[in-house]
Amino acid sequence: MSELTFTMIKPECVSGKHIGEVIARIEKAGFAIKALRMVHMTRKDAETFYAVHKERPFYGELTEYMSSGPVVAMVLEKENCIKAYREFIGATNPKDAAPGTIRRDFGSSIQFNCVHASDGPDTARAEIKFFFSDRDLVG
Ligand code: 3AN
Repeated sequence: MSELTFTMIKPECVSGKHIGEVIARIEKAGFAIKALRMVHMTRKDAETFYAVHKERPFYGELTEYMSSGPVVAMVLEKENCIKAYREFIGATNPKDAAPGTIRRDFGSSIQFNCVHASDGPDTARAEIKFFFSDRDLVG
């Protein structure tokens, strides 16, 4: 079944000028881009977006980092997209990510791990809605 997921290219990957390479790999892997925008989140935006992690010890540094520079937010579509995209990007810690994945190739630590990806259908829906309206998604 065709499904949507949400992803963000994180600030260090944007400032490292890897946007083009990352998007090329995403497209080559068969994910269709349904919406795309560049955003510099405020600290409050990042705190709201990552509210599920509020109790985690890294919440402060995560939200500070994610609001430190622009990100590229995208909606992707593919069969079983949420799971397929998480497999494609690799494990959260780039050191554990499989060779050839974007987190392994462009990430350097658990915080600087190249991209964010939704972890389930409910979060995908909420995260898409956080950044995009229905009209932003191409048909
Ligand atoms: P994933 O992004 O693979 O779903 P989560 O949900 O465990 O991983 O973590 C959410 C985000 O929080 C990750 N993208 C990661 O950058 C950050 N994060 C997770 N663990 C740590 C940590 N120990 N220190 C700093 N940041 C972390």
